[in-house]
This record gives sequence, structure tokens and C-alpha cells, in this order.
Amino acid sequence: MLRDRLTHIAPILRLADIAPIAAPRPWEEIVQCDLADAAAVEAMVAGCDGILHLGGISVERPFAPIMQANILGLYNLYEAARAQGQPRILFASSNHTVGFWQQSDRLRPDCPYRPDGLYGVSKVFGEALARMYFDKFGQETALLRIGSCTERPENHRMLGSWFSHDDFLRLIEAVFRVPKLGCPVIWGASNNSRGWWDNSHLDWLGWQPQDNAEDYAAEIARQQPPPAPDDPLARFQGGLFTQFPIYKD
Ligand code: 15L
Repeated sequence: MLRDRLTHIAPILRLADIAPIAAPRPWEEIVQCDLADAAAVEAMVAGCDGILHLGGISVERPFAPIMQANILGLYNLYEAARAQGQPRILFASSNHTVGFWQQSDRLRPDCPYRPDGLYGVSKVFGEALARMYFDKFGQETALLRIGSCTERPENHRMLGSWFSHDDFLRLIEAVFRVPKLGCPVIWGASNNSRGWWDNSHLDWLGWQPQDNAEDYAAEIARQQPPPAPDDPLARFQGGLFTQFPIYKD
């Protein structure tokens, strides 16, 4: 989604994935890289002015792949950034760091973590690692706790958690434009009437989410019956993630 929408941010976009990426455009550099491979990660980061870190495991999985990509991989990324001039990082954290809070709770960025699985725990680790690199070395990171970044909200829970593509893009622009970033927690959500997260600490960032999942509420209500109040989809901010077992393979 972002690939074609970031061209105004930098003249060269270096795209990286563990899987091959096809058909680079003239302004794209392609790097195939396993985040667990420290030397490969350093080569990937070398020469970058900014890093949008969306890599790694993005859903609940067994611990071994999460450890490789989200724990070792993140350490490799921060060590590479430290060696390569500390380019600003936007780190894709997740609402699953706080998934066991209720949807009736309203959260500020300093609320206690309540991860809803191993994936959420790995994002808590990521936030802690980023903050340590900020306090120790001044490495700037946006700790972006992404809600549900989809083209449109897809269910009742997403009326609270939706993060539109356009609001995400506007946030990326703000994060790499603002003169001083620091290491703030940012709730990655649109301006949803039923939202759960308070971004009022971010006045200085120059970002105002503009979309609202409420515009889709009637359509969702027509398509799917609302979940019962004790359904995890309606109860917990992390929704179904709170119900997953500890996967072994
Ligand atoms: C996430 O962190 C996941 O990466 C994504 O796949 C969705 O599950 C999203 O959270 C969500 O909670 O909707």
C-alpha cells in the first residue's frame, strides 16, 4: 500500500523483505534480508536517511519465529542504525501491547502494558529496546501502536481501532518532517468516534488523523450482527488475539 505513496518523501526508496520483491521501479532499491542476519541488516540500513520498520512477524505465532524476527531482528536493526549514523526510525508497534484492556477503557500513552500474546510481548520488547537506544544514544523512534490498518473497517471492533491508509501516510510524513521527534508513543488510529486511545500529547507533531470509522458503521451493522457484549471481539481492545493459545508450531 505504501510503496507507491512514499515517493515524495525520499528520492530513493529501499524496500526490504525476507521474501523476494518483484519489479523494482527506477527509484527503488530492493534488498532481500532476514532480520536475524546482523550483517545483512547492517548492509540494508547503510546509507538510509530514515527507516520505516514494518518488518517481522505481524500476528500471533510460535515463539521461535517471533524471537528471530521481532526480538533478535529488532536488536540487529538498532545496532545497525547505531553503526550507521542513527537514522530516525518509525517502529511498527501494535495495539496488541495493550490488548487485554477493555474496549470501555480509554488509554493514555503511559498506561501499563497488557499484551494479549507472544506477538504483543515482542512489541513491548521493541518499545523498550527503542526507548533504551533513545535514552542511551539519542536514537529517535516513533513508537507507533498500530490499531487496524486496513482499507476500510471490517468489523465492529475496527470501529474503534481503524487506522486509515491516508492517516497512516500523513503520520509518516509528519514523523520524518518534524525537526525533533524524541521517542513518543503514538496511537496508530484514525479520528474514530468510538476510539479508545488518547493522542492529545502529540500537538507538536503536526499530525491530525482525518478519517473516522463511524462513516462505515451503518454498513458494518447491515453486514454483520453486532457481537454479544461478552464476545472477546466486543470486550477486549485486542479482540480475538486475547483468545489465541500459545502456538507451538
Ligand atoms: C496487528 O498488530 C496486526 O499486525 C494486524 O494483522 C491486525 O491483527 C491488527 O493488529 C489488529 O489488531 O486489527
